[in-house]
Amino acid sequence: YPKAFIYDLDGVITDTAEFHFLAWQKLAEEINISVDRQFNEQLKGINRMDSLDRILERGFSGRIFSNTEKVALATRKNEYYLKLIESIDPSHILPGIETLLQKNKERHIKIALGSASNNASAILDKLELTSYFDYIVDASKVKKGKPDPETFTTAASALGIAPDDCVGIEDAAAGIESINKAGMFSVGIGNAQHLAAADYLVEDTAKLLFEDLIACYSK
Ligand code: B16
Ligand code: MG
Repeated sequence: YPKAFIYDLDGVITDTAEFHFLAWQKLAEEINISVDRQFNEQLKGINRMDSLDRILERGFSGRIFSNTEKVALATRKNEYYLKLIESIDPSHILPGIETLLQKNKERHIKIALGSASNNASAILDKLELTSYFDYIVDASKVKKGKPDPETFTTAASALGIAPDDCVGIEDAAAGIESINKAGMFSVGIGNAQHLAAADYLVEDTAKLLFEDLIACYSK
């Protein structure tokens, strides 16, 4: 068995990935930039400021924005996002996830969060999942966001577990890259077009079964 599971939040534990998309789309429209679902794939797992940079680069390639302007835009996006997540409750936990967390507990496998979000702890609380977690990595704990491995290596070292005893679960291409660079077993949620680099891939969390994952991990 692996000794730790490190979960991404947005798009794995709950579908806040959709709310991030809607909030960025609203902000982008206000400054005349179009953000569609295809482009949004590049934003998944990327921290707030890096996401804004990618959006501005798409709309105003080469133009320099001051830090004040960027902070104002990023703050506005976060306000839209906070409105969208206001009503999150345990019914928003994606299918299969709580079962997986319970199986981790039964087998004494450590559980960590590896999220790029500043809002991660607040969302786990709303979902009433906080007590499952032995350690939480959010935006405040890392210098380099995904695809840098720091998010996942920080979680493993806080748990005192070697990377090759860890499983990382992600819905974003940047996140899978981060897990792979950390030297962990990577599990992707989504389609092969975006997540081809994952060691194990399922379409959605309902198909993420502990036994299947372990069978593939031990091969
Ligand atoms: P915030 P994850 C990431 O969370 C999201 O995938 C990404 O879309 C978002 O921009 C980032 O968190 C920052 O979130 O604005 O709340 O700090 O997938 O790593 O859990
Ligand atoms: Mg994600």
